[in-house]
Amino acid sequence: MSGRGGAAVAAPGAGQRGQRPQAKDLLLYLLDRPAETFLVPKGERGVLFQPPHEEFLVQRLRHAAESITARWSGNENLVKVQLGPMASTPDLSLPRQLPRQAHFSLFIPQHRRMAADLVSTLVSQKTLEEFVSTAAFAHDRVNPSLFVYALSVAVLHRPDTMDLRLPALNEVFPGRFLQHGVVARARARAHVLDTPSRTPIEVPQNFTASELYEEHRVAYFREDLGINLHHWHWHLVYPNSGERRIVNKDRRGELFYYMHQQIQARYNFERLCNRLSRVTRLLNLRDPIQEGYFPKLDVTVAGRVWQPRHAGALLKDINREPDQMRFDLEDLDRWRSRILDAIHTGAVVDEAGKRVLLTENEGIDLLGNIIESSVLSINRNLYGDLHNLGHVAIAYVHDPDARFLETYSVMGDPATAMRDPVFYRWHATIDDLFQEHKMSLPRYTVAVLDYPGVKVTKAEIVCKGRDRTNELETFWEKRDIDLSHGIDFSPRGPVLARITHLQHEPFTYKITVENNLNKPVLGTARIFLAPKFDERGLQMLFRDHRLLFIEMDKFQVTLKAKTKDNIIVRSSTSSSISIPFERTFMELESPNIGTTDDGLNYCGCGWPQNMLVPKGTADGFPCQLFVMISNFNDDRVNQSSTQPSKCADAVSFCGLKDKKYPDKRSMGYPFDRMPRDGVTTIDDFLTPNMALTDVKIFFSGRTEEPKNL
Ligand code: CUO
Repeated sequence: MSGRGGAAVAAPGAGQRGQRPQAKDLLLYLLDRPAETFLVPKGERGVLFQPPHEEFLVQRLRHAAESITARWSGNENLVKVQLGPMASTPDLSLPRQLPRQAHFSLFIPQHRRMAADLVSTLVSQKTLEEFVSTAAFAHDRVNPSLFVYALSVAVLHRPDTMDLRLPALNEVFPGRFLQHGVVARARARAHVLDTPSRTPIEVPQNFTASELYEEHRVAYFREDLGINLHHWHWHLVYPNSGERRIVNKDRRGELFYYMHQQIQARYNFERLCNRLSRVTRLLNLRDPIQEGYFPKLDVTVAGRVWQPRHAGALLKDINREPDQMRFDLEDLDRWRSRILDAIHTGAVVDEAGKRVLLTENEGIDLLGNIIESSVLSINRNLYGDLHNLGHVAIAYVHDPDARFLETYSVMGDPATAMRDPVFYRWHATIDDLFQEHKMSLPRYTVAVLDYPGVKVTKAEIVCKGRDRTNELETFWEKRDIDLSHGIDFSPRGPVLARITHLQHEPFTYKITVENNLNKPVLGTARIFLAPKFDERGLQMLFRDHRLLFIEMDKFQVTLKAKTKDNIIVRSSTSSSISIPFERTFMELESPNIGTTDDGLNYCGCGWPQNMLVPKGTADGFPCQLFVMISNFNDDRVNQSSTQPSKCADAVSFCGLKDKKYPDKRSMGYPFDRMPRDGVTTIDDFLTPNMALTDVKIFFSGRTEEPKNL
């Protein structure tokens, strides 16, 4: 395997036990069992870090270091790695304020500052060797969750490590993803068995509620491992705090809006498949929250259980001394109202009091950074920290003033927030602000939407196993995942958990396009899917329907000149929003990870492929497939570099690493705005370069055994 620039690069698992890994791969070993000191061997290969001097060790380990290392000294199979000296001793005083046993939350302002500080320390190390040593130095000193987050962000943003593939978080912290008790059983099994067992621990699919709770019908979506990993990874790629050079990515505010809007659309789609109505906004913060949630996740590194929220919980003002955090619900109301004022007057006010227009194309990006909010917010004093502190208020509903010394619930962590029904109610409130802005924008005219000379004459779906076209099929699939990297203080060897998730049969789109022009032309194929009817079984108004269209794929096409039947065939596995399951869950030492031959690399951000198609129903859920070919000349983005992109798999949701977002149109085009006059339904909206096809999604009800045995 050769890396970019011709240097030989070994993937962490590619070598034999005892073979020395490359310098940057060592960083991955620091993510293995992060609560254990780095003085014990890391990874299956047994990498044993050796400190440059005694002061390098944290005080509590200095006396014990000799006896710890003596345990491994005779083991010839271990790979001993001598850590080099650091340029200077890093100042970890801020990140160390978070106790090692505490929970770390990206939504808590003080935690964000700590994380930003540690990321800066790691990113600013001049050489790779100094980076590795500084990371090891921080490893035993700072909170493990904070450490994993900061190291991951630093790895993704340093030029010398950005092609490293990070392990999926469920491998590092399985307790954030699995049912209570699984990790304990896995640990017990690892201790009892002499030889590693390949018999997985079965994780029941329905462990958080019973059929009595109607919201539980969509738990398979909310609690899907891949969906939660995607959300965690998205926030890792797009941190909202820290140095501007790390935060300030092309159209990040707009992508915050779009990626979360699509989550809402997908969740509402699933709800309609399950005879649930669309999510209502959490608008009045004094209303009881009717949706309870009992996560039953495994205990964390800190040994805490994740607190549940009873039905009817009431939000309170937050005043938590341990988190140095105080705000009132009224603050959230005030910020929301100021943001609405800005939207309705078409301009925001910056810190110097100057009006900055919310323009047709850039306004949404400004708003995204204000509403989230990120350090790019144009005026945090005025517009506050709405979305993040909304998460926090909900996450502390059980202990708003820390009197019970309790920590946050799942809404406080991007890795777990999507499990909770209230996540979607809060994000419906957030999305509503963006939609308010979108409603103020000029409508797309026929002239803008059309591609004269280009006509889509047919769009159909051909699905494996279905006799008829335009039918999709879903089913349950079991899958084994390895927990061994996240189970601290236990013997080595694989420990497997067997989970069940939604899956669909692979399918292809077949699109027929007529090009009446005398020259070959380029186009962008934009494919969306939406439920055909609303909760009552009636056709929807375009203004509401547009919010339910989920992006399925987007790609460039070439149309031959003067040709009636340009046939475009595209596989579902090539989707511009998704990454394959294997990549979401790839194991830390798999031979397939690390840098790759072709310069392409994968960052783990992307909707899980297994959740591309909503569940449907046994008798076929009626949907509409929408296909549009837009003029590529209006979509094209000139990139400053022609280097192939890393993480190019799920561009619609994750962008291109270190490049511009590769589609000039507003994200969500053409469904991001209200329709032109005269358009009532989707049928009225169509121009010749679009096609609409009725599709049904059949849920077969079968469960397939794991393929990865
Ligand atoms: Cu991704 Cu609220 O932003 O969670």
